[in-house]
This record gives sequence, structure tokens and C-alpha cells, in this order.
Amino acid sequence: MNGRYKLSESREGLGANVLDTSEQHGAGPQDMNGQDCGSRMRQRDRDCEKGRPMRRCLVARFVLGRYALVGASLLHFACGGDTGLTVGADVGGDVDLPNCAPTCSTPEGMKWVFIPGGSFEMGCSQSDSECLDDESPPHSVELSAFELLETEVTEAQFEAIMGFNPSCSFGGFGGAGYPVECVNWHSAKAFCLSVGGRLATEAEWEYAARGGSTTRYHCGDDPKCLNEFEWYGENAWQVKHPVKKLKPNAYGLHDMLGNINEWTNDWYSAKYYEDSPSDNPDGPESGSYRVARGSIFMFSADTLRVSRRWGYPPLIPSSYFGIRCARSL
Ligand SMILES: [Ca+2]
Repeated sequence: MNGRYKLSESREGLGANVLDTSEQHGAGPQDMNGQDCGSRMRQRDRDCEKGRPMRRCLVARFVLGRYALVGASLLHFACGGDTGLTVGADVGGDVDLPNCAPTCSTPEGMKWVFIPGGSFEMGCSQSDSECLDDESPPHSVELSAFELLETEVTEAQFEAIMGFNPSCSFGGFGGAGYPVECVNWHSAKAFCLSVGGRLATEAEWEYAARGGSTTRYHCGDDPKCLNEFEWYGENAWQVKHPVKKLKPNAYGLHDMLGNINEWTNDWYSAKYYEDSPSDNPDGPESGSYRVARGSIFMFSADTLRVSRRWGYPPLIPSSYFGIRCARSL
């Protein structure tokens, strides 16, 4: 991978599973309840306007000059969301992304887990009666072996590489060992390239999350089994938790289904499963929304079903969305 890719975003209609928030219409960054991030960003705006020694701003402006859209994304965080980009606007052209391979540094605590190649049934589980339309039809997928991070990327790990911490820390809960959030898709991709990895495909994410299981959750069909493995609406007190505090799935991966949603590399299409290739599928060629997988600390068990899909605008950061990188072998 040479760190250069063709980026284009076309407009498509909203899929049934796309999250619709005011952010899509040009409002400031917010969490999905319209709280928290907006005030933090406005404060950053005021700081920028006052000409304070905003290291974040300066770093972002420097990166903006070198890495175009990624820089714009960083500037979005650092300067309160005012990057001059129109949310949801089409963007195109070649974009340089940082890529340190093969001499990447590994932030403290970051561990790659080997995921063996194999085949699985992707999409709605046979025992699941709550699947949405975009989870069907279930279809056979074969994947090559790859690696995935043991945990969601933490705030400390993100800051060590990127030089700032964008987390909104919904409810006031956050810190070094908590998962980073309020990252948009571009920053998630930039971070993964910066540690020698990439974002997982949607198929890789589901395969790894299942850990060989074929049930609604990796721990079975009864949602009560989640309490030992995942932070969600029944046990998380409506806030995010430090990574790796609960049991891992069969592949040794922590917090896959809960705590924070995780960006994947794929474009979102509600119809993709109808004609998905079976060999290492990597999503539609274009779209307006990127896929995030898993669920979060405040949602009910049905959203943690392993086949659940989310489409979300790639330019928008949210307190719901974080990062888990993959790495090719
Ligand atoms: Ca997660």
C-alpha cells in the first residue's frame, strides 16, 4: 500500500438503516442526541478565534496542506468544525494519507490479534427474528487471514499518533484507557494507516466479531449472555467504559459488539448483500455513507446483534463512533 487512494463520494438515497441527525444538514458536530460535542466545538472555535497557541489548530493546518481531505478532517476537530467543507458535499481526487509501513510505531497497549482465514455465513443469523432488511440475504463469504486490534483504539493511543484527542466523552466519562470517539471515517482511516494497518472490511469485522459462532451474538442467542462480554444499555450506565474490562470473544477480541461503534472501510448499501462477491468482499464501489459496526453503551441488546449494520456520513464525527484497525498479512 502506498498510502495514496482515489476518493470520491457520490450522492445516493438514504438507506433504511442510515442514522439521520441534524449534523447531515450542516449543524455543528454533536452526539446523536444533539448534545455535548457542540459546546466543546464552540469552545474550540472561540479558542481559535482568540489566536491562542492552539497546537491542535497549527498541527491540523500543517497537515491540511499536505494531506488535503484528511487535513481538513483534522482541522474540523481542532478548530471547532469550521473547515470550509460542506457536510455531505461531494469530494474527489487523489488524497495522500500518512502511511508509515513498514516502520510504524505501535502505541502503548496496542496488540494485533491473528484472525485465521476461512468461510462463514455473513448477514442475518438463522436464529435471529429481529434482522433488518439490509442484513439479508445471508450469504457465504470466504476471507483470507488478517489481523485485528484486540481492543478499540484508546484515547491515549490516538493522541500518541495524531497529536490530539477528539473525544467528546459523553456524560463526562473518558480518559487514557477509554475508547477514542468523535472521530470521523477519514480520521479513523488516517490513524490506522499511521500504525501500519487499515480499516477492516465489513465482512472482516463481522467474521471476527462472530468468532466462529452462528448465533445472534457471539455468546449465543440469549441477550443475557452479553453481560459478561459487552457494555450496552443494560450494564453500562449510559456511558463508555475503559477497553478490555470484560471477557473477549472466541478470537480474543474485546468490546466488539458494545461500548463504541467501529468504522469499517466499506461504503454502505442496503442492497449490497444481494450481489456481494463471496471472495474477500470489500463493499460497494461508491456511496454516500460508510459502514460502522457494533453498537454502543446506551443501546438495547437488539442493536448488538452481530449482523447489525449502520450507515453514517464519513465526514461527521460522533460520540458513538470509534476505531478498530485491521492489518493485512
Ligand atoms: Ca465496540
